[in-house]
Amino acid sequence: MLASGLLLVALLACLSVMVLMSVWRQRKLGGKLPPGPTPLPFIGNYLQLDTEQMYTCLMKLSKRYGPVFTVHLGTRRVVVLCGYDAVKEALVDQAEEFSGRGENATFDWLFKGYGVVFSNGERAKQLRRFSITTLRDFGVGKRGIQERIQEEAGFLIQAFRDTCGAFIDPTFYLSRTVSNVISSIVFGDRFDYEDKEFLSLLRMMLGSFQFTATSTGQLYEMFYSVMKHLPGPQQQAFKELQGLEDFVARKVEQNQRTLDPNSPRHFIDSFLIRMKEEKNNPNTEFFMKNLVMTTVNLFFAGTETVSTTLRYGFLMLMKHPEVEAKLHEEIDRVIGRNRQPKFEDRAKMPYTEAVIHEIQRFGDMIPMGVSRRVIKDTKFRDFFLPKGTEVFPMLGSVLRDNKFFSNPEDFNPQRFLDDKGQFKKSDAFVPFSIGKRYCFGEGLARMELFLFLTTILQNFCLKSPQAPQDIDVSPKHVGFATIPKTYTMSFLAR
Ligand code: D3G
Repeated sequence: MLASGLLLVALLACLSVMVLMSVWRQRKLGGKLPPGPTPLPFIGNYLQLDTEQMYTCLMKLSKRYGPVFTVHLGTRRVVVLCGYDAVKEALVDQAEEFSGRGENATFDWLFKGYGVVFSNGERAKQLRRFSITTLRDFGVGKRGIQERIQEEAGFLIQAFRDTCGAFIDPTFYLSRTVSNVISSIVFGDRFDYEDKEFLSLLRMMLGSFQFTATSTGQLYEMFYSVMKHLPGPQQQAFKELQGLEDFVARKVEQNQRTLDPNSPRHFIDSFLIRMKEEKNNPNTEFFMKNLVMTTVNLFFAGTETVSTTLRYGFLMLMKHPEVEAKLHEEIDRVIGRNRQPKFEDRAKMPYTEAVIHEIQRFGDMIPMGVSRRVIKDTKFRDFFLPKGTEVFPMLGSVLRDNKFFSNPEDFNPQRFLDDKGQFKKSDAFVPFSIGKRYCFGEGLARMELFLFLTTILQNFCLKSPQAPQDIDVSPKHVGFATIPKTYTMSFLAR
């Protein structure tokens, strides 16, 4: 009895000391967590949020609590950064502190901290470095990949010709084309457009990407520990993600049998070679799990973001036919009809460059960013963020920051042009994020967007079954991703 009493006192004393120490440590670093609505146990701020429109809800909270505030998604404590200043001060001025990766409950179900995108620490560093170098080795940023993109654009033009101007849903036309560029790099070859397995992989990526944008997908972000065991749309998303892993794992296995250590054919080969080189290093990050997961990362991110941007872009262009007309004019004047567009043409095509920027700004592909985490106790402005705190850099709020973009809700390429019609950069153009973990596919994505868009418009006029004023460019879903409404269109040969 006495012993257990003493134990209790000792425990309480320990607890008090720990609480006092953490308060003291916070004081020493100055300040406290950013303000925010009071959370309830387990559900956090669920009652203040609408999972159908998380982005909008968080922006409303920032009106009340300021550009830096704290919210609880279930038991996840997240610091939300709104507007250019807050995002830039954190991700660039304090780049090291904010370089950790936060959670994405849906994707984490598959990745579990492996692979380049959703990992942390030394693993993330090693895999990122290796991925960037290897993409470059396979032509990214050089003539090699430009030629691959041009060739693929040719196949797309033929596929559109074959539709003979019929109204079609462009989704899988665009995703097959875009995916074949990254597929050539990671698997060493493109897929045939008729390949059934390819189409099923594209459905898996589209399906799981869309899921993260839905209300259930956002609810899952809060209550994944329970929801992962329950039936619902999340189970379908898991199946799709698992399908991607299974496919890549099979590909890797096939490649292992034919690997020539002296001549890597693609990203997977290069990784396998690195695995061999490091097989005696007990701390290596180059092992099978990271190979498979990093390959899924590149395949997925390299497919879904660019193809969704193009799909959304065409809808915007049909809504604004005067913009399409000016693109046609610039393409005809600078490139003409008799040769394929090349990336160097971009320098002479400020209008096209402005339109692509405006499509990406308006499209707002990843509105809340890919979540980050502070990797150490961090003083930020007057606040204290304990090591491990998750951070949402609200990229959409930067892309619509009215200190940089007037009437940000309007689609207006003119905002990226000066009065002489020259292209005008904006620091608040951050669709690829900024700081240590910005998207390293940025260069590839930009080259694809330019070459695909110009090649398509060089050859076709876009036609909607609806009048421009009836086209709805508001998104179908906004969650982790922004997803445009489903639509049909026709490609009329010029
Ligand atoms: C999704 C699933 C696996 N790996 C990457 C992604 C993804 C979607 C959008 C982005 O990453 C941002 N680059």
